[in-house]
Amino acid sequence: SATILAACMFTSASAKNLVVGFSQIGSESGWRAAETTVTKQQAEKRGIDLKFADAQQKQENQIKAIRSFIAQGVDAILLAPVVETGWDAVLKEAKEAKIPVILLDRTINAPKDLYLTAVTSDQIHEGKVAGDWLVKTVGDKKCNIVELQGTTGSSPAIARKKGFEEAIKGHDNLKIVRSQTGDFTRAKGKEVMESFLKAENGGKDICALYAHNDDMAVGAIQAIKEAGLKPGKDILTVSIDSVPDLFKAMAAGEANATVELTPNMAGPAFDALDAYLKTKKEPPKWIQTESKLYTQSDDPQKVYEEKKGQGY
Ligand code: GZL
Repeated sequence: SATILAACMFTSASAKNLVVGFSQIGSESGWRAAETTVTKQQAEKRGIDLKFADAQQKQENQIKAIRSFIAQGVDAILLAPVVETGWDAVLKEAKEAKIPVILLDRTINAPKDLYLTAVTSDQIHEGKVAGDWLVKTVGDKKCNIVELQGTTGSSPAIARKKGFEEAIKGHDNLKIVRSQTGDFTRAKGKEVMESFLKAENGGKDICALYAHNDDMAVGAIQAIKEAGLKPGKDILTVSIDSVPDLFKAMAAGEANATVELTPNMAGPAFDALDAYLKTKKEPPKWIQTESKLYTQSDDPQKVYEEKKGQGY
């Protein structure tokens, strides 16, 4: 009958037209670009109308985008927060508008009632896995480490530094001699690594590089080669993300280890949102994604090929 038909149309229409605003940081790294690709694929698969905003790594652009999503009356907001602080005011506006906010891949310092849940890895653990690998690899050999930090004030930069330092504590032969932000980009990673090499006897005094993401490591590997040294041999490398180009370097013997970060944060986010909208039951405040260590003994060429199908 007409009533049943109308009800069916309403149900399918409301399910089909979930409108979600996504405030993305930018496309500073290969991992970030893959996260964007996968988020769009996940939305498409679910019939979600995704409004996408790229902030070019500027918090004020993310805040503007969130305000615009609120004005549009979206059903929910995804936010990958470039830094940990400065979100309270705009998230209060979203709360007043009864629009749930889900954090992707980074956390914030704000009251937990200002967001529905956060889908992230355990970023301290990532740093610890990286540090534990280096401790195991160098044994009791003296090893001066240089560190390329992520974006200043971002949760991954703070947490990955903390986890790595925990891992090397008590191993006095391992020492971080230089540490500076490369802002998660290849270009800046290369530039800062060039300054580290110059400052450390042309790189001869550097035993290992710890980079908070693979893109900075790939930039640094270029700098190490241009300085006439062998990355992966003269200077060991350990980084985080597990993007395809890191496996390409690993297959060439120019990189040693990487800790995997899935670019599919949106799948768990949309599932949690769906359940919440249906049941009004709040999900846990943290949905954790896995972290896996890859080294040269994990057939990097094969992993490179597999990664190509995962949004990269
Ligand atoms: C970590 C994520 C980081 C990636 C980088 O969860 O926020 O941001 O490790 C990206 O590649 O720039």
